[in-house]
Amino acid sequence: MQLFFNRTSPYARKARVAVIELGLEQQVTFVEIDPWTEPAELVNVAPLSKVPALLLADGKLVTESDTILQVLDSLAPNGQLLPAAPAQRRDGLARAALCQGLIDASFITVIEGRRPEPLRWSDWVMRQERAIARALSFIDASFALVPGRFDAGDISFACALAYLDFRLPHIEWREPHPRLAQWLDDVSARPSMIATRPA
Ligand SMILES: N[C@@H](CCC(=O)N[C@@H](CS)C(=O)NCC(=O)O)C(=O)O
Repeated sequence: MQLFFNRTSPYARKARVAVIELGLEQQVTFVEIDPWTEPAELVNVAPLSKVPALLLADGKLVTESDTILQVLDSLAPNGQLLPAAPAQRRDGLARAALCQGLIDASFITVIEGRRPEPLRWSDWVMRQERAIARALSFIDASFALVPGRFDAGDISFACALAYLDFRLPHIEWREPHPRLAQWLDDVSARPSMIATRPA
């Protein structure tokens, strides 16, 4: 299998963390690439030119980080990123989806900041930043962060919080959410998170 990624993408980081957590490193070749330049190596197999993109051993393409996590989980002998038990699976999927939205809002904010100044839309950025703040409060009030667990929802959440620290350090989320900050510090010590730190 080949996993196309770039080092700063929070979406690609989810997939890279999952490969390591699932012990699939021997089966996956990591291909570092800049999707923004639409390189032939990527677009020849992944038409959207986005990372992550997973090329399976049979040549089939899998896109979208959440789908890639599910596929990787199904390929691992002891896959457990999404438990089979229905209630736990629902909970994991729901947490992963909300955290994907948190990454989306952060990513939109970053990309907006890269537009030429006259084309930036400050109301749009403020809307995303309000969504980020509300999502963090919601998560703090409602997510059980179970020590030792690091499932699909947790991977998405860790990559979301780490991306905030990396790209939007002016958003001071740690002080109002010490429980979340402590959790991120704890899971950041996992080998999968250390190996995938943004460059
Ligand atoms: N919803 C997708 C988002 C993937 C995505 O937007 N990746 C960015 C990098 S952070 C990308 O490759 N952008 C290149 C482009 O849009 O041309 C996922 O979860 O995998």
